Amino acid sequence: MNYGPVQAVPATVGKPASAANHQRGRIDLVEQLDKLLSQRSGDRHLVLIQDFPDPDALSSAWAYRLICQQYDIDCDIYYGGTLSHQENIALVRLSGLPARRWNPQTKTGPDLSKYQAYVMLDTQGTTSQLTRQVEEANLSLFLVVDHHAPQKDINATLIDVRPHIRATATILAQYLQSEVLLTLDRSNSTHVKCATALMHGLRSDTNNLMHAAEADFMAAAYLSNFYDPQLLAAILRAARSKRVMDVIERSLRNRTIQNNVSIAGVGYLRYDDRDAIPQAADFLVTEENIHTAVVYGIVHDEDEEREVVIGSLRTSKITLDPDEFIKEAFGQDLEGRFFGGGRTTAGGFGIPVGFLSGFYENSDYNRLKWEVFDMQIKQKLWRLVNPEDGLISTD
Ligand SMILES: [Mn+2]
Repeated sequence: MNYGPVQAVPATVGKPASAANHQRGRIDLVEQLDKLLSQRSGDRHLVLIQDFPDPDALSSAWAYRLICQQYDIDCDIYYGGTLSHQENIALVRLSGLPARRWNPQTKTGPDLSKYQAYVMLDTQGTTSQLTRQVEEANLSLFLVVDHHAPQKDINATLIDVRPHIRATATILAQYLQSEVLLTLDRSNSTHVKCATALMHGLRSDTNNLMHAAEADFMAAAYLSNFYDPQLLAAILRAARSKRVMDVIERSLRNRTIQNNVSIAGVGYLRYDDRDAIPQAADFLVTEENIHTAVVYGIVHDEDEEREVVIGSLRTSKITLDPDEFIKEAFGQDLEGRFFGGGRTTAGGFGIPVGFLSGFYENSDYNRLKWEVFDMQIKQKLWRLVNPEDGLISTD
């Protein structure tokens, strides 16, 4: 099948003029997708999601895979990092969600020659370290579905990027609701599990619908006909590990508060515990009189002696744009890439430790290195929080 140049990219970026137009645009897009998938029957697609997949990405990828089965297109879902939030692990275990890890450093990824194209869901490639591998293999980009602000020029056969929608799961639910691509069936247990995963995805990206837009509520209403509330409850009950609790405890102990902003460095963490950082930020922002919390730590990857400062921001302040805040606080690297960004109410950053990487047993070096990074990050953050005084207290 020819995956050549873009024939038609629907203008779906930006806010629709009216609900009726919006409806029309969506149907056009679904019909286009239906036509394109029919032409690709028998193909195999690689589905890329972000390195540290969240429920929104995982469920969207699963829904795409089920859609593709209708067209006799096989899909393999891959992520480059790790599954580290206990709810994500529970989601994958309890629902049987078919996503696999591909560590680009170990060169044991799938044989890319068996794919005719790849698809990016809940990402535009900037949050996946697999993008480069896939681009180098000259795989053509068939479809991008995302709700983040447009991040770079994408050359794909079909693009559905809608920043006014709060979850990619909402967009996939809309595809399902059209009943053109796949008709969900309540007696099909895979459909029920996928609908549950989508419900989880759209709830978790909208802070339990608190930040949901109209389209997200409509999608949740549609999914309510199919999802399994008991399965969702089981996923949400997933317990935090002791190590995650320890990181939350450290964040509480180390936090400093100024102008209703709470900032905490938590020191070193193992790669697999990386997700403790956003969970600690989620917790710190619940404190009385706090509207914004930032938690960061040095994440240590034993496999390859690599260290990265990973941070998360959570805010309930409507006027604070996490994307702007993080870009302003940390700026860009030598190649002009920002160290992080965000969406409504949440943001994150990753700063390579680079030459200073390396963890030494019982060494003052570790402590010293942490203090340097800790102070540097605090200075950059406090400068934004307290523009009038440049000095920070380090207690
Ligand atoms: Mn998302």
